[in-house]
Amino acid sequence: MQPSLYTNDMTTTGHSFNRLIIVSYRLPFKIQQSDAGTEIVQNSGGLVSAVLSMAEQMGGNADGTLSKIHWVGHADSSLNGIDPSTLENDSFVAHPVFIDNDVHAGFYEGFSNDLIWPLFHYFPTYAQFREADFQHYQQANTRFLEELNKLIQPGDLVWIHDFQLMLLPEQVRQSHPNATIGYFFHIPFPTFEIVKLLPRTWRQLLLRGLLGADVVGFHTLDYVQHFLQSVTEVLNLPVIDQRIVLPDRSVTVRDFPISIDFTKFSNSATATDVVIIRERNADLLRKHKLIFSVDRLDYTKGIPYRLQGYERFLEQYPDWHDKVTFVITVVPSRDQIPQYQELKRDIEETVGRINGLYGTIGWRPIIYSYTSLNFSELVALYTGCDVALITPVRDGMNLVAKEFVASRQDERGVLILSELAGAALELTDALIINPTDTQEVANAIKKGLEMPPEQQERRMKYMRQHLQNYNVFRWSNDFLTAFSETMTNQPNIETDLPVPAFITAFGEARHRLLLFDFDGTLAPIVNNPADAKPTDDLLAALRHLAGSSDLVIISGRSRAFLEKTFAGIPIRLVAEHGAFMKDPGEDWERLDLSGNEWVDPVRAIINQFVERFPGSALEEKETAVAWHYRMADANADDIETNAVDLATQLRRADSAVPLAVIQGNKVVEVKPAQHSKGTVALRIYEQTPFDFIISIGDDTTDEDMFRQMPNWAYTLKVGPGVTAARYRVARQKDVERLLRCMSEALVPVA
Ligand code: GDG
Repeated sequence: MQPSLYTNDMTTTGHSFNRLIIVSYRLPFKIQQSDAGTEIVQNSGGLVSAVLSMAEQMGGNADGTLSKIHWVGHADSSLNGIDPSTLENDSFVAHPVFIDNDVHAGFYEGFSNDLIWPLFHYFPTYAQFREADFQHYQQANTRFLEELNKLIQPGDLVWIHDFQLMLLPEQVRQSHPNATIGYFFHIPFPTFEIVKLLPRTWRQLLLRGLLGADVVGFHTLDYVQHFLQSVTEVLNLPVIDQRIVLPDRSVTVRDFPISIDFTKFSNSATATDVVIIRERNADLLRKHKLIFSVDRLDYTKGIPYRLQGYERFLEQYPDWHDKVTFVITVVPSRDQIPQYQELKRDIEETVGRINGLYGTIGWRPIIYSYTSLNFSELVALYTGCDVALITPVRDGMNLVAKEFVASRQDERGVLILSELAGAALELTDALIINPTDTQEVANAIKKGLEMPPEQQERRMKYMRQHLQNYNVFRWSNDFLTAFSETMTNQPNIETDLPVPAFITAFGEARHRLLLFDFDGTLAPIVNNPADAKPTDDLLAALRHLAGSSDLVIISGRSRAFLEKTFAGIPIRLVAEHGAFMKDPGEDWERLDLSGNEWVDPVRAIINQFVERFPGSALEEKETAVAWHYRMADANADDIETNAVDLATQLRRADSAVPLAVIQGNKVVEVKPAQHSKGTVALRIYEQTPFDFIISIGDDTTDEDMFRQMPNWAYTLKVGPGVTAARYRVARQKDVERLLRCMSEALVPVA
């Protein structure tokens, strides 16, 4: 057994997976040649430690050993042809994915780094939309799939990482329908207005790609909400709590804030080599107060804003001259690209200008280096500085901020952190700033440098406690737990209605009113409306329910259709959106009393659209006229735009009779405004002192019904979309399950 990496007292998940397969763009290994031969050495990043701990949580083999973790990632061609047996060590097996150079360039430099990275960090003007890049992105994701196909066995857990592989979860799902797949997104997920900038087919494919997973994770709740909003807008899928419901399964979407190996950073503060470097730095800086920052060269990191803030501080507080030094380290990255070269030039010019303006023979206000630090140098600066100044203009999480806090075993030092980093939501005892507010940054620097030790201690203590709890092992364990919950708690009925309490209330009620829409509620939506019919099971449940409740089918359908569909069941029928009503055993009553002089002009307008869109049709009911376009032979978006146009024309048309124009599911319908599902539902509800009401519907016209119900009634919207209903059921088949459940809760009718 490996030593336990997991530092929290967490229960194990109780769900077992055979093997863990991690997929990320990069393999986290170095190939090392030694006398013993070639072997892989894993790097010491947080993800590697988290994954090792996760494998441990998953339990080992019968003989007490752990299954090796398989890691699939891109490798350059130097590894091509290497003996596969050398690509493993005691814990890991590496599976390199080789990608042709031109495909790799379009996939990685192009689509991933020149489009998704800037766009998702809210830099749309830097985004490059190139069709060839998207094709290469698709091809590269397929290369990863091919490697996985050689590997995946039943019972494996496949965990895919980050924005380079957004198509892969769905590709894996297609090849392995029963696989357990997770996905974690390491960068921000932006608001829909940004996602909307992607061409329609790209955004559809990318979102569908992610929905191949069982669990999709983001750093923060904001990103979760943005993702759900995009899925709703682009794919029009229902969301129940934080689950996206597909026809045959659902996807759990949750926030899992990534973290760091707290103990490792905390303990490193007192490691001998760290202490030596720290003391050497302090001597070199002549006991000046020290501000520190380290980031990769990237426009998202807000380095120029940070320098502006420091400059303003020096300008406004001359007392601090020659008492403070800003050590700013920029780690080389992508500096062959003009945009990055320009950023580097800008940073270096600004550093030069500030040093020129304020520096003296004995004092350099900024010590800038364009280099990477080794681990000890990094921790020596984390632990030797007085202020860590972290100012990204957008950052998924930002681990540097967490590492700084974890390193401060001495509970000293001040963190200044941008509100635009995911980490700001957790590290609330930092001095939170907006990097674009130069004055705020300058003030925070002064406040940080002058903060009394007790206050530093108090803030550090809280932040350290939080990180000790939410370390990287907690992160991976939470992810694993989410898998188990998803696997074991797949709800039978996808709804946010509290079903057990609802069934109890239903069972105990004395006067029950049940109002059900027909299409999309009691029967699935089908291409030919004449084919829509409830299942025999559902009809049996309705018959049973009708025995002890006032059951009303309230539909836009004609009288004849409803009578035929529900023949022999003693229920009340409401046809044509409330124009007609019929009690069991009685004749139809006409509730709509308007004349029909409005019909001719409306028919003429609709007929223009029927001619324009072959396959669409006009339906004339007794009190309504409708344009159906489900079967129309036209581009989906184009025809929706035309449906809006038609509705607008109809609303503007002169009419002696006040009309209601309803835009439903692939239908635009016109009827007298005097009656609606709402007016009839209200009339029925007012006739009897009901103590239980449920109304269910999927379409716009059902909203009238929901709005007329008292606020204690159970109103349920079927499917996606904005609604006035209190609850949602995801799919029509969930309505069937719910009604069966209600029927079973009743005492059998003799
Ligand atoms: C992505 C998201 C999210 C940096 N310089 C040196 C060095 N580092 C290490 C730090 C830290 C890591 O690199 C940087 O992590 P960040 O989180 O700041 O940023 P990204 O690499 O862009 O990561 C980000 C992260 O994914 C995790 O989900 O937080 O928002 O963009 O660990 O210590 N390490 C050493 N020398 C350096 O000079 N040794």
